[in-house]
This record gives sequence, C-alpha cells and structure tokens, in this order.
Amino acid sequence: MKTALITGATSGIGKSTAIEFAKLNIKLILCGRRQDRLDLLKNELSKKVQVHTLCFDVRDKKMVFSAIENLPEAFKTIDILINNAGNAHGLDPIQTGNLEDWDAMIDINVKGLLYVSKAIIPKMIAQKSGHIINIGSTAAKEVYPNGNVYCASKHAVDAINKGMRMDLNQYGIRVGGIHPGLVQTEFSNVRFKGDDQKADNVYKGYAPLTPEDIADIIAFVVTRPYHVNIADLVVFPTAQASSTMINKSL
Ligand code: NDP
Ligand code: 8X3
Repeated sequence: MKTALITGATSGIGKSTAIEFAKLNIKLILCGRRQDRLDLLKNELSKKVQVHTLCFDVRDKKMVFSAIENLPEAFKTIDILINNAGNAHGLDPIQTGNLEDWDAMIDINVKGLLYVSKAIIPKMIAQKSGHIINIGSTAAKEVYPNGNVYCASKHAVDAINKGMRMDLNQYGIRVGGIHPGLVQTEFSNVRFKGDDQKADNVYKGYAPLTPEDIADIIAFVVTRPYHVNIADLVVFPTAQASSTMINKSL
C-alpha cells in the first residue's frame, strides 16, 4: 500500500485529491493550517484508509521539518508527494502591488514547496523510489495583466519541477508538473481577500474546471506504470484558450 503526503489538503484541489486517493487505497498524510478541516477530512476518509494529519504553515521551515521528521512509524515511508499548497494574493498592477501579498506568494508557493520537498526528498533517495507532483498553473506558462508576482511564483514552480526531475532521475524518482487553468475552489476567495462576490464572478458564464477534475488527473498520473512519468501537463476548461481568452458563449 502506498502513502501520499498532500499539502493544501484542507480545500480545493488538495482535498479532492485526498478523496480520490482514498478510493485508490493510498494511505494519506494530509497537511494544512486549518486543523478543524483536517480533522473533518480525516474522520471521513479514515473509513477507507489510514490517515495522519500535519498542521503547519509551509512558510515555517522549522515546523515543516519537525512535522515530517516526527511522523509516526506507519507513515514514515512517503511514496507520493503532492506539492499543492499555494494561492494567489491580490491581483494588482506591479506599480501598486502589496508587499505583503508578494511575500506571501513567494514564501508559500515557492519557498514552502521547496521546504516540504527538502524534508521528503532524502527519504525518497534512500528508498530509491518516489513520485513528486508539483502543482503549477497555466500562470506557470504564461503571464497575464496584474498576475505579475503570482505568475512569477508559478514560473518558479515550473523551473523547480524541471530541475527536480533532472536531479532526482538518477534515484528513480518520478517528478512531474500539473498546470491547471481556471478551477473553481477557494482560490479566488483568497486572492480577493474574502470578497466572495468578486471571487464567484471569476467563474460565471462558462464551465470552469472543478477540483475533482484535477484530482482525477492526479489519480491518473500516479497510477501509471513505473516506466511512465507524466512530466508536464497543462489543462484548461474547454471554454478557456489562454489565461486571458475565456469564451462565455460555450
Ligand atoms: P484553495 O484556496 O482552495 O486551496 C489552497 C490550499 O493551500 C488550502 O488547503 C490551504 O490550506 C493551503 N495553503 C495555503 N497557504 C498555506 C500555507 N501558508 N501553509 C500551508 N498550507 C497553505 O485553492 P486551490 O485548491 O485552487 O489551490 C491549490 C493549488 O492549485 C495552488 O498551488 C494554486 O496555485 C494551484 N492552482 C489553482 C488554480 C485555480 O484556478 N484554482 C489553477 C491553477 C493552479 P490552509 O489554508 O488550511 O493552510
Ligand atoms: C490559477 C489560475 O488564471 O487565476 O493559477 O492564474 S489563474
């Protein structure tokens, strides 16, 4: 039985991935900052698989390393890492961008992903196996107006994904990036700092991707035979052709 550690499992893509993995009988280490949500998900999924929760902020490297170092024996072997925790903070032109938003995006989306990876990679190297999936974004592939620093953070994830794959290939560790377009989650509620109407408007007038769509793809990726590594996967809703082209007549 495999074990997966999922960051950002309290909501959206991470939560749906946890639900999908439980169906595949994958043991779960669920991470996030909201312990109440982790507990609820653990209660639900424990009926199917063993679940352990880790409550930490990916920005806090001490917490990250200590949580992963002190995993209970039954969860010490991590086969799959889903580097998913992340968000956009704000949607402002560069000239009026908020420094705290910039720090949050770089610290969470880039440095947080690196800390979690650094805590787990030595275990995978020792095992000579492992599968790391980095959740980038179409914002990792293109830049859109006012997306400046979020896009930069996701371009960094794309570069880290490629670099990781090269460096870890010698150990038989698979590394791949999944880059979704618009997915309706709490993402826009976070981006617009709790302005739910503004967030809902992002997904109005067309069918966005759902977190279940992405979880389904992640489940496909991790169930390929060992000799198959899906290295880079971009997925849009059908109504979206690029970051700025959304066809509301479909
Ligand atoms: P959600 O806001 O629904 O989920 C974000 C998750 O990240 C939450 O579980 C949250 O948990 C966790 N998280 C955020 N900040 C931290 C932190 N500092 N420390 C630990 N965990 C944190 O958004 P999505 O599910 O949409 O986002 C998941 C990933 O997908 C992100 O990397 C996002 O950039 C990416 N993505 C999203 C797209 C979209 O359109 N929705 C499209 C492309 C990529 P908690 O608050 O409990 O800590
Ligand atoms: C999330 C999708 O287009 O808001 O990464 O950047 S987008």
